[in-house]
Amino acid sequence: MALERTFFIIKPDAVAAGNTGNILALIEKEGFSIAALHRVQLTRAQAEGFYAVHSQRGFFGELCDFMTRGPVVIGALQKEEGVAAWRTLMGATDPAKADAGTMRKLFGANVGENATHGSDSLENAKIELSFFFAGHDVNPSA
Ligand code: ABT
Ligand code: MG
Repeated sequence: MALERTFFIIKPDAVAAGNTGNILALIEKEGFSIAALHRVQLTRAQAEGFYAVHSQRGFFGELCDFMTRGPVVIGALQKEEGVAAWRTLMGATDPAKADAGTMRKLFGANVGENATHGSDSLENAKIELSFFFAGHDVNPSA
């Protein structure tokens, strides 16, 4: 077991719907500590850079439109095996396929508007955290 920090986003759909508090409450109830938290409006360049891995996909333009259409909440979550634990709590990318009680089942509408993001590996968590936060917010127990 290892204490890990992961990067998360409460996406524009969930912020606009007033679900920020509900999501943060569930995060704490599941034993994560919130190590960093910030409400921001992503720029187009930030959204395109963040999802660069999908730049050749047909949904890329819509995805960047969505992620910039309103404010998001970004942050760092800390827990033992935190990267995988947060992916599990988020549920499947498509809310229709997500398990009961997960973020995407509770708060997501469809595969595009799916309420939350979480890093998909420890390596990507470090990259994504460093993109948005200073070093003291990135490292476990710092
Ligand atoms: P993210 O946490 O947003 O990265 O979602 P996840 O890792 O679960 O899913 P991936 B595969 O990384 O999808 C990235 C975003 O692209 C959207 N998407 C994905 C579509 O709109 N259509 C598709 O066919 C696929 C495969 C879903 C994800 N986010 N949003 N918003
Ligand atoms: Mg992803």
